[in-house]
Amino acid sequence: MSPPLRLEFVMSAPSLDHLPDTRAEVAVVGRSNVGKSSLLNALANRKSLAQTSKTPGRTRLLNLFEMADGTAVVDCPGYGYAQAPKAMQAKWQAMMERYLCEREQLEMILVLVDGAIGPTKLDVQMLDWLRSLELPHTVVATKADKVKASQRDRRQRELAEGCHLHAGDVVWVSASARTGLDKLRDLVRTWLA
Ligand SMILES: Nc1nc2c(ncn2[C@@H]2O[C@H](COP(=O)(O)OP(=O)(O)OP(=O)(O)O)[C@@H](O)[C@H]2O)c(=O)[nH]1
Ligand SMILES: [Mg+2]
Repeated sequence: MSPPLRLEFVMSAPSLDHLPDTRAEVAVVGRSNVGKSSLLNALANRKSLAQTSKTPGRTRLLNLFEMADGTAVVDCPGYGYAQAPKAMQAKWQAMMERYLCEREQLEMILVLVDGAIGPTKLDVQMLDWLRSLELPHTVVATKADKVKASQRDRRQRELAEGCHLHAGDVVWVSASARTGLDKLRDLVRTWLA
């Protein structure tokens, strides 16, 4: 068993320039509603450390959570929120590009993909973009509890293929069923060490 990550909320920043210095960071990105904030809460074993919501597009800032050793996890605003005005989408993109490209202590970008739905066009775009810039990233499939046991193998293969990865490269988690958390906690600790 891997103990919960002892994350504490530090701040919500409107851009890279507002973030405090940290020793090392892991970022959580993904489509709006994919389960980023829920996963953060599950990793920390806390109910409402990060704000979750049934309404997509609620997290609009870079939310920084720190551990006692000065390392941090950043809950990023989600993309693909259809109702968001164009101007806001452009602002989101500029803010995210700067954070992901220029944050020097960023050790790993977790790209969350809905395990029940599979990668959307925007997920694939995000992955292609990260690959083109050679930014370190790992795909995490969320909401594993929504996949029937009988479908699991096929779903895992299909999701990985959709992301141009091998099935073994994808980390499957469920924040509600609390599965896959130990493995991901260990990985996060390794990246931040
Ligand atoms: N079944 C199931 N539902 C989940 C899981 N994780 C999150 N959800 C649900 O998915 C919805 C969105 O979760 P959030 O964690 O707020 O998603 P988010 O990616 O932070 O969304 P934004 O902040 O809007 O970008 C909520 O209704 C959650 O309860 C999971 O593991 N299983
Ligand atoms: Mg969120």
